[in-house]
Amino acid sequence: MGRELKGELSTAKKCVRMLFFSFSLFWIFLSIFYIQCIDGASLYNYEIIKIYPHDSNAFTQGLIYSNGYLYEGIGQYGQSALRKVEVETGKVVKEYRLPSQYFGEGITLWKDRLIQLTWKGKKGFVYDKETFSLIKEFSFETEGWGITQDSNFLIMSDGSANLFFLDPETFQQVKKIEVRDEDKAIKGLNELEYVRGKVYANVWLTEQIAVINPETGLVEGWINLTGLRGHLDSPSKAGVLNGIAYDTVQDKFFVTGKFWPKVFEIRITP
Ligand SMILES: [Ca+2]
Repeated sequence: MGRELKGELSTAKKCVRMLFFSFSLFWIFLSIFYIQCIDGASLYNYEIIKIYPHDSNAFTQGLIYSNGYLYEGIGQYGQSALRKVEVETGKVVKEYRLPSQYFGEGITLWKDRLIQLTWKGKKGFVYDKETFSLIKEFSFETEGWGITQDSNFLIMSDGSANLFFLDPETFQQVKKIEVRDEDKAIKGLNELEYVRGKVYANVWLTEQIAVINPETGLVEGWINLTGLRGHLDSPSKAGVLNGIAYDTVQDKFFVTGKFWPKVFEIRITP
């Protein structure tokens, strides 16, 4: 056999191997895609990175992170407040107390303004982020539970399976979606956080966070936070998990609950 022919045969073998390898890779990726599609929502766990102190008298209804501080919306009649809190120490560095007829709920940041919902008051408040001075009020028709924003709209929950998208300047409802895991409507959507294109929602009375596609309303994942309460010194006194904050710069998650003496920085794991 001539040297040229041998060379051609060797090249042909390499091509066949490459083709086989590419074909195998294609099938592996197709299989992974298929498994994810037919299995519905992905399931995630968590790992505790750090534990910080938190006011155990705070009935946490809203939590966000901005520039090194946590901002917290506190509930209950006569106790409701908006707070700026040092992460490391849990020290409250600024506080606004709501009039006693209002039960404070979720909070979010829109530009240089903090927005806070009330539960049954059908009213929300807009504050200056630095001074906490009240700028204006707005109205809505439902109960107020959680609130976040996606840079275009405010996104609000009312304890049902619905998320409401509001214009951040006029507070008018722009659209509404129903959140579902496959065919099942997920009721009790509570504290919210917008994270990298998804809406994360505490589901009331559970230790699960739903990861929601805001375009379709479909739950694409569940973060199981079961066991977190076991790290509280007196878990029986603590209420439900409620409060997700996300540090977009450092990619950090902070979670806490109603009357929890701790805030947990967690990493979400497969
Ligand atoms: Ca939040």
